[in-house]
Amino acid sequence: MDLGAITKYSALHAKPNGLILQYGTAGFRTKAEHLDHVMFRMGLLAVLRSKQTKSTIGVMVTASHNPEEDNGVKLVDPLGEMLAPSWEEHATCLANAEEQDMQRVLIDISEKEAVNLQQDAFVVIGRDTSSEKLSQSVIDGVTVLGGQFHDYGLLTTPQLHYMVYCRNTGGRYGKATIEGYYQKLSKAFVELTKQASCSGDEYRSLKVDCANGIGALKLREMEHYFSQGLSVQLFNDGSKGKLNHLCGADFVKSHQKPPQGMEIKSNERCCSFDGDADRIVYYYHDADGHFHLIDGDKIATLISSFLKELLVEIGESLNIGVVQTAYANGSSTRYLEEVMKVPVYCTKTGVKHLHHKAQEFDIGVYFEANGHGTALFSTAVEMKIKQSAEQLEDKKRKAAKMLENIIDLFNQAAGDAISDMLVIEAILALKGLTVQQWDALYTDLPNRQLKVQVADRRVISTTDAERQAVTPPGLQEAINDLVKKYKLSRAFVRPSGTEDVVRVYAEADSQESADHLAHEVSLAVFQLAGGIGERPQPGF
Ligand code: NG1
Ligand code: ZN
Repeated sequence: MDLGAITKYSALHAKPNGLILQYGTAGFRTKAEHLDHVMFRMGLLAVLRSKQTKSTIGVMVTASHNPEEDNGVKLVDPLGEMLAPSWEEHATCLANAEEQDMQRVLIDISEKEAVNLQQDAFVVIGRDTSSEKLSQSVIDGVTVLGGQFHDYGLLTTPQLHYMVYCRNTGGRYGKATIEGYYQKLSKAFVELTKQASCSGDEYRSLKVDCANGIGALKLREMEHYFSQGLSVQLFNDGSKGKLNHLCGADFVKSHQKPPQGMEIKSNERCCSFDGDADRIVYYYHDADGHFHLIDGDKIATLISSFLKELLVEIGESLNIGVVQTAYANGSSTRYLEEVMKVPVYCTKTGVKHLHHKAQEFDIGVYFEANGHGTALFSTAVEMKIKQSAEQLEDKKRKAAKMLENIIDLFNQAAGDAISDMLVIEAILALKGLTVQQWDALYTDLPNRQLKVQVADRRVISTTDAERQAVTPPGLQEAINDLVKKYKLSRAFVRPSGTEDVVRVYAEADSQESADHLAHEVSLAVFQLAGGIGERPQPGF
């Protein structure tokens, strides 16, 4: 380590005095103007992680679903996964070290993790449309520690995960280029849709709200690769509006209304990506003009039912599991368990937890209600299916072929809006399902999500995959009493991992009840967990 050079370059990316940041649910995130030093330091950290794992590490610069003024950075581990928890702590230490402590912190991390500093390092870098300058600071960090790098420039977050995964699996998973990504997914998609008997126009066109983000650019580049199977009409493509402003998956999901800038005719199939294209939700207007949201839970249901049907057809008894968080709508969990007979597991919020759990199954489908998710297939399953596709007869062989293509179509390195969209479109075409029929699988329980400001959100701790509050004393008992007042009700609270708020979730048999319950729980949080500012008011 050339400590002199590190000190010199670090001064060019100086940390604002007193600024403390936390590596949260999905990396660092704050106002872009406060992130230069964090980017530089994450470049340094990526080099150490690369040396330790002897693998390529990814660094993604993205504002994700957040407003344009914000930005963020996350590290991608060797198999495309989120950074390991012990390294999240190192990331927080390094980001918060004062200038004079930087060298010591770097040496500490290297010693604790037994990093061989002589080892070569390779880092790949991607960014969404939100900032070019910040990714240059990452490169400065990588270079000063002697790491090599490849800057992919503009990519969606899942595309960067894909690149990392390809590079660390010797090309077996795919080619680590943007064309490699387009070709792999499009080939699988086109082959799948060729088998669809319903190929009317209805199945072949889709309106996509790109949140004024990177998804628009990448979908436009990719479009002609899959145009045989699907034509997409892009909205909020970044030519006018602001990133994630009044559009995008997060807006549509949390406001339960369509994005601005998209004209929707009744029963037209529409979807929204978030700003870095790792989330997707679907929706439509019915003949009466009512808006219907099809969220991550219903996406997981469609996918897991289809996979289960294919397995039955092939005659394979592989174990398939669905992983959700506490935010999953109660109706989805009930439908999966009772109607589909698929086992469902609940983990803490944050895709790294879901991804990890999903790896325990032959086939693990995971989705957050907000539309972030994918399906994972174990290597053994992949081999088995490939064999079946060669050996089985007729109908069985057809199902095995389909499954083979579906495996190729999922981005198994991360939740990916583009990949998920193509999977969904293929399944709808193959099953001949309209968006309304898909929506009608089950009816969502009315629900409400709220935020409460408290002095210190860490006073709330939880257990049972965040469904029960352990502290502050009395809070869980208060929630239990409130929940009892309503039918089909459920409520929980947890500190956000990305914002300085406590999140409140409630569902019940009617919207009015869900709204009341959410409000009452907010008041309990305000009173028992040190609320600040104005008391929560009823009404939304
Ligand atoms: P927090 O702020 O911890 O609730 C939010 C989302 C997560 C996840 C992360 C990362 C909800 C309720 N929470 O986390 O699901 O997507 O952001 O982007 O949607
Ligand atoms: Zn995102």
